[in-house]
Amino acid sequence: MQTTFVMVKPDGVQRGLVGDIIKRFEQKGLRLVGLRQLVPSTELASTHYAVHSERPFYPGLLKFITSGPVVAMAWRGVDAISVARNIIGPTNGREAGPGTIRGDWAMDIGHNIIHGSDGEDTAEFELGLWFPEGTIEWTRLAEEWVYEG
Ligand code: D4T
Repeated sequence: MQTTFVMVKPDGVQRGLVGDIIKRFEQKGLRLVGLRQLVPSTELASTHYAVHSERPFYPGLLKFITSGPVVAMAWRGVDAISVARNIIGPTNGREAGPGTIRGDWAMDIGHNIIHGSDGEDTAEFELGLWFPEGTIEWTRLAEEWVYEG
């Protein structure tokens, strides 16, 4: 079991995609273990994207992420990190395949609707950052039907 951090970015919230996005992860069989809406502070956004701080797109990225509400989520399941990345699709919406969130709804590399952790270390760091009080422990009874044995 892994837990991954997923965030609907301000463009996804403004475009009314939050419900549809949650539905995709939920119906895949992942378990929602954290959910909050917030307008990220510059401090929070810059910590989250610190790895990109020297990149030319960084100032625009910070301005975008802090421009309005985002919806932060924690999803748990077997191989949840790669499963979520596959649901999300490649960074550039124009190159993302149909059936992925970015492939279906995004046309841009910056305004690409959603973020998902890209590895175990990143997931741990991002979950600690966005969910400092931790995630929710609960049993999703449907998992008896999602996983075999
Ligand atoms: P995130 O981190 O938002 O899930 O996106 P990816 O994991 O798919 O992509 P990334 O880390 O390479 O980029 C982080 C973030 O920066 C934006 N970006 C990226 C941008 O605005 N211009 C660019 O040229 C690149 C490479 C989009 C996602």
